Amino acid sequence: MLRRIAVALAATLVLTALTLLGRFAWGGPFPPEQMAEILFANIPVWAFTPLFRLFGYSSKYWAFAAMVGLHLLLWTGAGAWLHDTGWRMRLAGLAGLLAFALILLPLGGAGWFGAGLPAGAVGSVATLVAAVLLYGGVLALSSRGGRATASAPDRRDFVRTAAFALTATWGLTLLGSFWARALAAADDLWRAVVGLPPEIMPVGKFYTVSKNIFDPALTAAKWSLEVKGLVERPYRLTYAELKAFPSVTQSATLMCISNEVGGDLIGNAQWKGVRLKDLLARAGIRPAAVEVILRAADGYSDSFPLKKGLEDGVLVVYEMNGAPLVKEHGAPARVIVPGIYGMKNVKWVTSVELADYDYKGYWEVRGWSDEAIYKTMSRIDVPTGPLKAGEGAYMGGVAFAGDRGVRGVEVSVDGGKTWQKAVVKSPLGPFTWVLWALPWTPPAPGTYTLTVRATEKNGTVQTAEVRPPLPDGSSGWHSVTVRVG
Ligand SMILES: Nc1nc2c(c(=O)[nH]1)N[C@H]1C(S)=C(S)[C@@H](COP(=O)(O)O)O[C@H]1N2
Ligand SMILES: [Mo]
Repeated sequence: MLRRIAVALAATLVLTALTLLGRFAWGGPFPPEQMAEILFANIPVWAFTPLFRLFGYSSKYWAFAAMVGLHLLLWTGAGAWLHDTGWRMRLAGLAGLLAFALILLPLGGAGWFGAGLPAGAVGSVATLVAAVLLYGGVLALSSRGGRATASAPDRRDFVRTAAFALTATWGLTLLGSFWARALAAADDLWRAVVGLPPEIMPVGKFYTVSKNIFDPALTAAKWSLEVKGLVERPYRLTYAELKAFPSVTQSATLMCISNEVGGDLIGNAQWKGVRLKDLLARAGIRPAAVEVILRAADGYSDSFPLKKGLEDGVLVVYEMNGAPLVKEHGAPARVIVPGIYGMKNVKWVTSVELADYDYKGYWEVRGWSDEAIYKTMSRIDVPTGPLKAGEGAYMGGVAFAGDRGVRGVEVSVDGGKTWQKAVVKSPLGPFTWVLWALPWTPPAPGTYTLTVRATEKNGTVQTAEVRPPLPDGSSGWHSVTVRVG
């Protein structure tokens, strides 16, 4: 019996270690934590007051410790009891998982299946399944040996199990603490680097570009959107009808094709709107259609291939950063097309037309790119002024690769002879820029040339070839010189 309890305890420790790792590494469920949440949420006032008097502000830690104890007791007890009975163990594991996902997690404030946790429902359930499998694995490992022979190998087997469990526990905990520390350090980094742009640009700081002296002042009440051309059932959509369609909120970065290397005609915002493909589906796309033409209230127009227009990320948006679009950014509605330059993101849009030819828009007829696919860029935003030799400082900035995504950013402080990997903040979405940063202590006084380059998710390194914005968008690496005193 003692042996069974010990094995069950070992299995429980492995399960506990894995969930603890998940708690700090990817925000998964940690059973004692959710148990404590339930306790805190349901403790009656008459019990709370004396307990608080007894334990003071450390009450919550005592309560948590008690829940850890209860958790160890429950799993160890169950393991010892179910020991060696394959199907019963499997059934119990499944029941335990379901109880956890459907009772403990929702009651503990983590949502159904842990959907409210940072790991999300899938991550939470995956963590639990992995934890329970490991737990079952430890139990099975020792019972298999136990069944094969009688007493003597029993002990050897137990030692092996215990060693496995201890190593696994130790390894996972170590991994978890490293991970947690790395995450904390990364968080500190983004707070420490002064001078980076906000990941989501406030509306008032977001760059604006338009061809107009005076932008159109439209009202939502009078605005409408025509869906026409090569469609089965052309229609006209009011603002209220647009808002009645299922909405999507997504982060997307916009950059003007006339942005110079190192320039600031780039920004990132959170957009809310309706998928263009949903609007087109209501009209019914005729087979001959290959192009989407957008026209706007200021006489502007642009286009992109229908294939692009049917992508999930292409939206007709009416909100920017949680508020209705303002005039400068296209009120009451504009189009957001991830992956292609700002000029295709038509503001004050009034019609969507499907056509069977390659339409040339306002800027295309003036010589600018028709495809207008974002070129990968990276920019140095800090340091902004002179530095002191031997004093810790930071380099940092942004990088963007359209809808291809940024994998990494490198910086050189010696004019491109050697490169260092920067820390890259994980993007807010598949269509957004990333922040990058790197601590740097200039070794000696002098003038340094800092250069940055990004690598796309597919491994392509940002091109060093210097090109002006016209006609396809600028390219080349951004450099700044820094004086170190
Ligand atoms: N109707 C209309 N839409 C337009 C433009 C315009 O002049 N008229 N300018 C385009 C250009 S060149 C860019 S870079 C983006 C800029 O969007 P923003 O002002 O919201 O940053 O809008 C695009 N959409
Ligand atoms: Mo632009």
